[in-house]
Parts: sequence; structure tokens; C-alpha cells
Amino acid sequence: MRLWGRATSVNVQKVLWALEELGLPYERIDAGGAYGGTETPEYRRLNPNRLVPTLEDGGLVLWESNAIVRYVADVYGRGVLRPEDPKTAAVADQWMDWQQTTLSGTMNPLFWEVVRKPPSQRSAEKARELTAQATKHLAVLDSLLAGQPWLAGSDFSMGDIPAGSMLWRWFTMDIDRPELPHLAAWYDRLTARPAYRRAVMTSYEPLRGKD
Ligand SMILES: N[C@@H](CCC(=O)N[C@@H](CS)C(=O)NCC(=O)O)C(=O)O
Repeated sequence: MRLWGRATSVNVQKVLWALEELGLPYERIDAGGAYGGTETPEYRRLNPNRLVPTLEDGGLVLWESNAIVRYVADVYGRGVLRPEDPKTAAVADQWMDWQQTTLSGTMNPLFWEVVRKPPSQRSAEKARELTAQATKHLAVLDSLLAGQPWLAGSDFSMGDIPAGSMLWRWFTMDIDRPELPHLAAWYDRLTARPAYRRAVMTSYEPLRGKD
């Protein structure tokens, strides 16, 4: 398998995490951000959006990080990342869509406000507003996790990967985080996974904006 995308991208990290969980061999090619490479005709043929990640596997070319995680889970991770029970798999799917349609809508702007913008362009008020919005979404996870260890139920699954990938930033960004004890306990469980540490818990200093 060949994966295009810089390792600092949260969307690339989802795929890396899934591959690492399953111990699959892969080659990663730096692309996007400071590495560029996404505007070439060759890359555009792979991914017309000119974004990362893109995965190539045996003639299949796939983009959209969550679709890639689903594919990897389906083909290489049945019963490990993709729950065997269709109802449990549907719940895992639900949380993956929720991350893409709901959580990332506030977490990405928050990361830009606090980390990616040069200090002179950051607004403390905007950061507080975005933190409050993200907290509302994360409180949904906190309530769920009061009664179960993982998003799809009793076992870790692909459903934990998209939202879980965003938690490293949430818990390390310079913001005033409210107490969400069950979310924090889930984060602790994630950080105990070697694949999470390798794929997600990496420095985002190269992304920090400077004046
Ligand atoms: N919905 C897409 C979003 C992809 C996306 O926005 N990727 C960002 C990195 S997280 C990107 O390629 N940005 C331009 C760049 O890094 O050059 C996915 O989940 O894969």
C-alpha cells in the first residue's frame, strides 16, 4: 500500500493509525503543506481535490480519510477494526460520519485559531468561542463514554479512529479545557495504544504560524 500525505495532517493520521493498528506494511510519501506535490498533474489524477490523504492499494486509488479507514478495516481488519456484527459496525460508522460532519467543523477552526495562525492574527475571543462550541460536541462523547469504554461499545473499533485522532490536539493545545472526565478516560485509553502514539501523538510544531 502506498499512502500520500504529510504525517502532521490529522486526516493522514487517521489512516496511519488504522494501518499501524493492523501492522500492515505501507510506504508513506510526504505530500501537502510544506512538501507540496499535490498540484502536479500526476497527483491530480490520483486525487482531483489536491488534498491528502490518498491511498493506493492493488490498483485501487482512494481519497477521503474516513472512506480509506473503512476500506482498510473492511479488507484487512474484520473483527479487529470493523466489528463483525452489522449493528455494531453501523454504530462505528455513525461516529465516523459524526467526526467528519460535526466535530471537525469546530476542531479544525480552533486548531487554526490557536496554532496555525501567526500570533498577531490570533483572537483570544474567537478561540474561547470555538472552544465552547467544541466542548458542546465533545460533551456528547463524554455522556456516551460514561457508560462504555469505546464509541461503538465494549471494543475498540474503526469508530474510535476519526474522533480519537482529534483528541491529541484537543488535550495539548493551549486552551482552557473544561472537565470532561469520561472523555479524558477515553483519551487515556487511546494513548495506551502503541499505534495511536506512533501515528497521532506527534509534534505539530512544524504547523505553528509565525509572524
Ligand atoms: N475530507 C477530506 C479532507 C482532506 C483535507 O482537507 N486534507 C488537508 C490536510 S488535513 C489537506 O490536504 N490540506 C492541504 C495540504 O495539506 O496541502 C479527508 O477527510 O480526507
